[in-house]
Amino acid sequence: MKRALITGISGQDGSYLTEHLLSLGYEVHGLVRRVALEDPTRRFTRLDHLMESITLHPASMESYPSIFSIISKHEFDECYHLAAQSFVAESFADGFSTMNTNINGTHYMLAALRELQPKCRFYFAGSSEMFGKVHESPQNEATPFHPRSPYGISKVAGFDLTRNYREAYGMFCVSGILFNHESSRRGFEFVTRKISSTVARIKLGRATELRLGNLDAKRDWGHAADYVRAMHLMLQQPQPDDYVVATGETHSVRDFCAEAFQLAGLNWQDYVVVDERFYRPAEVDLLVGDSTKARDRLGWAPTYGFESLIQEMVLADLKTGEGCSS
Ligand code: NDP
Ligand code: GDR
Repeated sequence: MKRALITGISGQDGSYLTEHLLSLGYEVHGLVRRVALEDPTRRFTRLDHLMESITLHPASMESYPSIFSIISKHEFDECYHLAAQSFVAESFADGFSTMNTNINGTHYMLAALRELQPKCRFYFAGSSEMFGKVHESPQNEATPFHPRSPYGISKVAGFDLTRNYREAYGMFCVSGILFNHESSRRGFEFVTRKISSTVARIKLGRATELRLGNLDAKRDWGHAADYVRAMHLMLQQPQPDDYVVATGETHSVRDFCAEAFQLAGLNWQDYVVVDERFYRPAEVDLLVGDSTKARDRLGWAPTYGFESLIQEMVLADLKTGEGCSS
């Protein structure tokens, strides 16, 4: 039985990856914040159904000793480092803490593994935000990075650290360059879930409008359940390498709105209000990924398309009627 450690296990991807690894017979351990452990009902909603099958350890991405302590007590075959301040807009509001968590957290994980378990295979959650102001379309593993936010910069630093540990110390360290992936477990602050949850609330008579920023931004949106399979496959390869994971299709925020409202039998133009508060100081206008390498070498392919992704999200939100109020 293989043993895996997941940081950020309480997040969207952490929950899907846990399900996937358990289904493959892994023993799954998660690293979580102590405050979360103290309030499991509110903080582990995505893990509720898995709590009996996993082991959680308290640690902070800001504290090397807390990470070192956990890695010194258990042997891990694979480590999936997903913990991060992942909301791009928040990284403009507080760039310092985003950098601290994302860059130092990654460095601490790599340094502790090198010291204690250099044979453990390491996955870093890289991002299409590293491409930022894109130099070419579609983007692949050779496309230069040009990040446009403190978040994007922190992910470029994490990518470089990961590659450097691979090259300098011969460790099996890889980065997945994952494009946006969503689901009915997505945080309500991200645009797709903000749209699907507000569509549901409007349909159920609990909201009257949807306030959004830049409707022209284009993203390559896939489903998180598909993308965690690629993370696992990257760590099963004979040699460590970095891979782009994407659907290859791009759509605007406006397209996403139109599709989501239509699924609920509504016209988006009757409800969407453009609000400048949701514009970013520097925008990433267009992302579309070329995942040929992942498809050829990992045998990976997405099962969800644009319409089926939105359908899963809107139908789930119509069932619960939950959501943010902005
Ligand atoms: P989420 O925001 O849903 O989850 C982030 C996780 O990181 C949560 O478990 C959170 O814990 C944890 N975390 C945040 N800050 C800290 C900290 N200081 N110490 C310990 N844990 C912390 O993100 P996703 O699941 O969507 O994404 C997973 C990873 O993949 C992230 O690194 C993200 O940047 C990256 N990524 C995501 C993409 C996407 O489209 N989803 C695309 C490309 C990359 P808590 O629950 O306590 O807040
Ligand atoms: P992103 O996701 O920044 O791509 O990062 P997000 O859903 O926040 O934004 C996507 C695009 O939508 C535009 N937008 C809005 N965004 C939000 N959140 N709220 C709004 O009201 C709104 N209106 C328009 C944004 O300007 C942007 O262009 C996500 C995160 O998961 C990162 O962690 C990950 O690395 C990248 O995807 C790939």
